[in-house]
Amino acid sequence: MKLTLYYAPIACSLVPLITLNESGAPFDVHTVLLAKGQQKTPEYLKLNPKGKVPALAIDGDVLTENVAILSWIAGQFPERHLLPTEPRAAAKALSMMAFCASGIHPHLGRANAPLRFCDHPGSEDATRRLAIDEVLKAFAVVNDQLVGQTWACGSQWSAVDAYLFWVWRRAGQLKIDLSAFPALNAHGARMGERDSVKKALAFEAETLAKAA
Ligand SMILES: N[C@@H](CCC(=O)N[C@@H](CS)C(=O)NCC(=O)O)C(=O)O
Repeated sequence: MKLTLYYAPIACSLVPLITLNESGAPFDVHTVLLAKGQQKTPEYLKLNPKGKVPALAIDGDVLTENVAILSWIAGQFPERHLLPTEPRAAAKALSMMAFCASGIHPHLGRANAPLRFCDHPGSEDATRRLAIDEVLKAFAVVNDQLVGQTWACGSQWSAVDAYLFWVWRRAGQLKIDLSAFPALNAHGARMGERDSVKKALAFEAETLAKAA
């Protein structure tokens, strides 16, 4: 089976990159430089009409959306236990991934580029502030869920942790004050110790250096 991850540095395609590293499966990475608009080229839009990363080509068949990609990776490599399979635990993992995708990530997008969401003159700061408020509310919920447990789903690492790591890291990059979330910050530090994460971040640094 041939796997190609369409990936952009800094972007949420870090989540499947970490998860693929955890899977142990061989895969290729095709870099899409968002700053250069490579996600909007006719070639890329043919592959993923949404014009977004990540996309995962599985023997040429393209899968998009982090939640779907992570679910597929976990299902394809069951021996790596990348997501819980017991029905209630699986649903809770899905719930947390969905929250990252729809309850946190869109607000990070607004905090990063407010004018893409509201171009009313003078609204930029207010749009960013409101987006950050939503991120902080969401992180308070996640932080409470993490208290007393090592990983998002309990004692076993899962792909949910890769997703949580990315939203946390992205918020930090956007200079959002995360000091009120010690459990989430500790989770981020634990993630930084994993080989899969170190490898993904080294790849990101290398990709950014090449693109400069
Ligand atoms: N719902 C999608 C979101 C994908 C997404 O928004 N990706 C961003 C990077 S974090 C992107 O490709 N942005 C490029 C653009 O909007 O032009 C998922 O979870 O995979």
